[in-house]
Amino acid sequence: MSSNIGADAKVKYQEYLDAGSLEQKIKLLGEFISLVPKHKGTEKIIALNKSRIAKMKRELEDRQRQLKTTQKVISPFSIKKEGIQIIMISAHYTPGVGKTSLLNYLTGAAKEKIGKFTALPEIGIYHFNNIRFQIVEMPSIMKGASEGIGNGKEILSQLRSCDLICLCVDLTRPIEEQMTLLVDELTKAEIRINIPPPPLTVQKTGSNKIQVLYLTGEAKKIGDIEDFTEKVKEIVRENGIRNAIIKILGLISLDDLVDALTPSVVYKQALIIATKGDLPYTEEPFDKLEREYLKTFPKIMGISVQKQNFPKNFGELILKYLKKIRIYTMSSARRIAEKPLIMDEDSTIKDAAIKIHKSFFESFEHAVVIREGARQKRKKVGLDYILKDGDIIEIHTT
Ligand SMILES: Nc1nc2c(ncn2[C@@H]2O[C@H](COP(=O)(O)OP(=O)(O)O)[C@@H](O)[C@H]2O)c(=O)[nH]1
Ligand SMILES: [Mg+2]
Repeated sequence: MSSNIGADAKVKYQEYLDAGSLEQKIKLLGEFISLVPKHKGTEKIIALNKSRIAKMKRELEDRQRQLKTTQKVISPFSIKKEGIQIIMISAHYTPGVGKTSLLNYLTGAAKEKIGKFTALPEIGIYHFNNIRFQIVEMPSIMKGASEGIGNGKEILSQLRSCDLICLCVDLTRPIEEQMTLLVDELTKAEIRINIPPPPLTVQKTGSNKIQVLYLTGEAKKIGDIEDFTEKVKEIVRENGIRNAIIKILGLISLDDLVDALTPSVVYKQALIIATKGDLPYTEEPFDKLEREYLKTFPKIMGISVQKQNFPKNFGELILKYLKKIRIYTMSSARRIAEKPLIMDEDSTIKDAAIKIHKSFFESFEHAVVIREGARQKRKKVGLDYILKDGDIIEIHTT
């Protein structure tokens, strides 16, 4: 072990080596990493050991999964997704942050649960312009949730498939500890917030070597490419991969590589809802929240359910935030569907055709797009045409 990691870290590493159980090893190696000073010279040690932790976690989860399948339990926390799923979470320091109140305000659900302890998820449907949003309130997140405290695993695993996470914080209580706990547990559960997946791909190949390709101008800015390539190879090997092509498409760190090699890492969008803005002395905490978190959470909503101070166009805001557009289909009888298709920004006619039904794509002839305010309101287009929010489309097949 190199000499620039400090005495405390070395002791911790020895404890890790001596530990018996996998849980202990994961915990100690995590502590070791937090003791290692962070700079260029230790970057590789940190990345390598993060890979080791990820590997041990996978092993642990496999074991637990095996145990579960033999026990055949269905978790009361597992929620069937309907429409656009928004999950509200909060820190256990703040019981009564106002989640049930907001759920009830938006959906009418769970009125009798306001002011009571939430032990299991509560669900309601919020309708906006014929779009369904499923709003889920989760029991509050405890410290150690990512290790399973307070049903933490079940709660966090639901977040992995949702469309949006709302971190609810109470403006009448210390902001910092609420935010730190939530961000910490999300990070430990390998849920990355408001960042795109790193620009790299790992393809396993038949050839018996690891190849690292730098494919963009940005990627070539990484610096000492030769040295970086060696570190990349070492980390890839540490993950049990002997033959692969690593394509680097932008500026990445070794940490990004570890993430890309860890299948349990997911990338999610999240916003902050700051509650009880009607109460005195909540302005200053709200400003502080914006000052400190606007960089990582581009949307922070200050609200008051009590005063009904909440955006009337919440659904619209959410679609914009998630970069989704609404596309209305027109039937052959010239009827415009009431319910729009919800698609990603920059989707094409091809994407829409496939979403409606594969056959619309397979026998596609042409499409007509009706766009309000466009120079040409009705336009005949092909599969590559890029759609905009509010477009009405007519697909003609052969
Ligand atoms: N002053 C004020 N109180 C609120 C607001 N929203 C919720 N509360 C109160 O906070 C308490 C807990 O609310 P609840 O929705 O059950 O919180 P939860 O535990 O996060 O689900 C209740 O007494 C609510 O009336 C608000 O906007 N302003
Ligand atoms: Mg509640």
